[in-house]
Amino acid sequence: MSVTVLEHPLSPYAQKVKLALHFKGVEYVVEQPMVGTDIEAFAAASPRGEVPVLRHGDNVIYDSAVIGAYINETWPEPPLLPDSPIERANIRLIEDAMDTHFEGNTWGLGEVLIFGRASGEQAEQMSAYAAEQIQGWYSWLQNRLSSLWFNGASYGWADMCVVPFVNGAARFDILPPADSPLAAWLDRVNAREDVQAVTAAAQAAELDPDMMRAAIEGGFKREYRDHRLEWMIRAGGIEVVAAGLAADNIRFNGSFA
Ligand SMILES: N[C@@H](CCC(=O)N[C@@H](CS)C(=O)NCC(=O)O)C(=O)O
Repeated sequence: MSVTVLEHPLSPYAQKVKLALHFKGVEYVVEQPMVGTDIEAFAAASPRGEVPVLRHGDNVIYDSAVIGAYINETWPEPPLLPDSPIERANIRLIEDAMDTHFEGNTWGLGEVLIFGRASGEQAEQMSAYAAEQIQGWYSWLQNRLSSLWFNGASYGWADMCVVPFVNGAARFDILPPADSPLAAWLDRVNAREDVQAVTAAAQAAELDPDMMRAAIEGGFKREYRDHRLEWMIRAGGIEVVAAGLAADNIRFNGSFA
């Protein structure tokens, strides 16, 4: 059965899924749906209009956490997670923190610096807020790095859940403190060939701010869901949300019907 990842290479969630497939030695192809512009068609595969989506034969599922579990159960070797329930629980907490807290900051930097949702002093303040928050999350992560890998004795799902997001912050020059254990882990994980392949695809897909600003002016809608909406408000961008609603270039989700 063929395996396809519907993705955007810059999506950290899609990167998690691709890293898991590499780790399992599963061959896959990628497709890039036009997220945000053709919600109706894409909703058939992903009711929130989000990437990633995994197609495995006739099985179609979305959400990186759900897909990660599906991959681990479909191709059990090598395992993504250690055996111990408490280690697994702690890894799921790291995944949740990256997916629903850390990411608000990198997403917000993209909205401000690439999609141009704020300018001047407001943009500077919002960017500084993101940088400060990310450093806080780096401290949090460092406290969870008790061995060479977030997954425990060897590289695994926890590392796959962290590296795309930290590399995303590094693209905005927000790096873990020099000479810290977290910086050493980042070097270690980025030395892996599979991580390099997934990161190279992201670098090749870097967004052009002029094109992205033109796209949202032309009605391309970005999803303001959950932690992202909250980040925008916490970072001082409540009027960004109001302006986006007025211009109809931000979107929420309705029912999955
Ligand atoms: N919880 C989802 C989050 C996926 C997600 O938010 N993907 C973003 C790309 S990084 C997306 O598709 N956003 C759609 C949009 O902005 O319109 C997962 O883990 O897969």
